[in-house]
Amino acid sequence: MSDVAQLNAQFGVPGRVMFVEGRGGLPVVEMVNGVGKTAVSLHGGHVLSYEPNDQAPVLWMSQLAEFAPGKAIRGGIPVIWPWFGSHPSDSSKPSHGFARRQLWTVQGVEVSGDRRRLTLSLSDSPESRAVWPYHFLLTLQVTLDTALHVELATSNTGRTPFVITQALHSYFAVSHIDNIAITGLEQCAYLDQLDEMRRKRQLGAITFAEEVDRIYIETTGDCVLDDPGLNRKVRVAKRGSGSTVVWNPWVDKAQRMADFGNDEYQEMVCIETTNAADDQVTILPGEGHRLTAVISVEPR
Ligand code: TA6
Repeated sequence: MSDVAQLNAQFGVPGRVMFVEGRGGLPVVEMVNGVGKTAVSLHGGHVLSYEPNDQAPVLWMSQLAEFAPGKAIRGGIPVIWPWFGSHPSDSSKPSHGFARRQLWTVQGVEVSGDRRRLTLSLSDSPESRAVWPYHFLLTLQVTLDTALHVELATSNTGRTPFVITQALHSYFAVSHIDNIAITGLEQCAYLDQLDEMRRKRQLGAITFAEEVDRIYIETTGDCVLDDPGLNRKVRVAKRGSGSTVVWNPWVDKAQRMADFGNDEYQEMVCIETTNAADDQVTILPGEGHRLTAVISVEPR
C-alpha cells in the first residue's frame, strides 16, 4: 500500500481530510470544509494553499517552486526554524534553518463540525543534531474553520537550554504589488535588511515601489493587507510573536532566484509572523513556545 493510501486508511476522512500525492510526488493533506479549503505538504510541514470559497487564493505559490526532498518550497507558509535568516555563526548552514527541508510526521487529524485540524511533528535526529546540537519536538497544528490558524509549537526535550529565532513565512497573493497597502505597523520601529539593519520608523501604511525587506520590532498587533484589486482585506493576527517581517524582492532579487519568476514579484508580498532579530526565544529544558498566525479574509 502506498504511503498516501496508508495515510488515508489511518487518518483520512473522505470529503473532509484527504491525503494525495502532490507535486514532485510529495504527500499532501487536503482539508475541505463548508467555507474553503487548504493543502499542507508533509515535506517541510508546509501550508501550500488557502482558498476560501468565492475568493481568489489567499496564499501565493511560485510557478517555479521546487517540490523535492531537501528543497525549500517557494510560496505558501514556509516553517522557518530554528534560526531566521543566516545561521548566527555559520553561513555554511542553510538559510532559515532546516525544518522546512525535512519530512514531517502526521500525528493526528480532527474533524468537528466545520472545523478541520491537522497535527504534524518533527523531532531531532542524528542529521539535525549534526547541524544544531539540541533535542526538540516541533509540532505544527493547522486548523481550518472560518479562518486559517497555523501554530508552531517548540518543545525542548533535552537537558540544555536553547535559543531560537523562527517564522511562519507567509507568502500572500495580491492583485498587483502597485495596488496594495499594509496597515497595522504604523509608527513601528524596523530594522532595514537592505540598509545594514539600520533602525528606522514606519510612517503610515506600507506601500511598494522597490525591494522591501524589513524586520518590524516590538509589535504584537495584527497586520491588514488591503487589496482593492481583489476587493478584499486579509488580516494576519498572531500570538507568541514580537516581530513581523515584510518582504517583496522586486525586480533584481526576483531575477536572482531560480525558483522565482522574473515578474512574480508583482503578484505577491510576504507578511511574516516571526520571532526575529532581538525577538529571540530562549527555551529551557522541559519548556516550550508557541508561535501562531491566524489568517482571515474581510470585505473592504
Ligand atoms: O523574510 C525575508 C527574507 O529573509 C528575505 O531576506 C529573503 O531572503 C526571503 O526571506 C526568502 O529567503 P529564502 O531563504 O526562502 O530564499
